[in-house]
Amino acid sequence: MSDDEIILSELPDDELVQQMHDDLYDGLKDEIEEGTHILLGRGWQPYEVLTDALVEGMRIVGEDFRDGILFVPEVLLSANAMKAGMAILRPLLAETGAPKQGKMVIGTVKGDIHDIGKNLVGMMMEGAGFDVIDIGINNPVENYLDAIEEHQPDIVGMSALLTTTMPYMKVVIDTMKEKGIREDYIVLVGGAPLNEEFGKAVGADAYCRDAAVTVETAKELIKRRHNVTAGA
Ligand code: B1M
Repeated sequence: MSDDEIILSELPDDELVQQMHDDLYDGLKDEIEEGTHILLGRGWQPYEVLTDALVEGMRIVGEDFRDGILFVPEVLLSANAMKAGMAILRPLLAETGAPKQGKMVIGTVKGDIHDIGKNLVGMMMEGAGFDVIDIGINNPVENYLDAIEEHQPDIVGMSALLTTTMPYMKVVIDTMKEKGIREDYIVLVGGAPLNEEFGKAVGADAYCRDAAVTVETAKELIKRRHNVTAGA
């Protein structure tokens, strides 16, 4: 071991989080796993580790990717490191014992392979008591329709991270309309390039800025739907 090697467990919390941002940037999966375990061991809530150490680290990666400082192979390593940290947090986030809320099918739309945000939304929804059926990435409309038919969810969730793929959400919603099933489901959309206006324009029930907002929106819309059914 060299003299200047950083011992993660010896760093105070703020420096450790900073170091995890650097390690995520450098795509160091083992270090991210270790840092995640250390923070949890120090009593951090899984959600705090997720947002402060991992999501914030990925935000920095995103900036340098945008500015041409990082390239796809490097960002892929960062994504893998992030996923390793998320894998540790997932069971902890799901362990809340929240009462069952409903079922959600979620997937990233056709042409788009970004899945970290979608996975995070799935984890948080599970933690809030939803059953989540994740149909993965690059989904044509048929995949959504098949999953809807098979699982009969309350909510259909779509993710898109590219300005070129987000219009595909309208294809899915329009096809649901053509088949006369649109109103049977709550449709939520999300992803970095979207906004509320876009959500309305494509005919979704709501645009969700992040995972926490998705949980709140899903609960609220399910409650409203139940009230309408009860009142009918
Ligand atoms: Co890509 N990529 N990428 N990328 N990538 C972006 C999206 C980009 C903004 C980077 C940039 O230039 N600044 C840019 C898009 C530009 C644009 O469209 N205007 C971009 C590009 C250009 C590309 C490629 C075209 C690059 C290339 O090949 N030249 C290529 C496209 C591949 C494809 O999909 N066909 C590509 C590839 C990749 C990697 C494979 C290297 C990797 C993905 C790995 C993976 O996901 N497994 C990658 C990554 C990691 C990113 C950035 C850096 C990070 C995305 C991420 O994971 N964020 C991203 C930069 C950025 O977004 N600022 C970028 C962390 C995550 C927690 O946040 O995904 O926003 P996010 O999810 C949030 C919310 O958006 C929301 O909640 C989540 C949690 O809070 N949300 C939902 C997301 N989905 C939801 C669904 C819901 C509700 C809420 O349903 C109800």
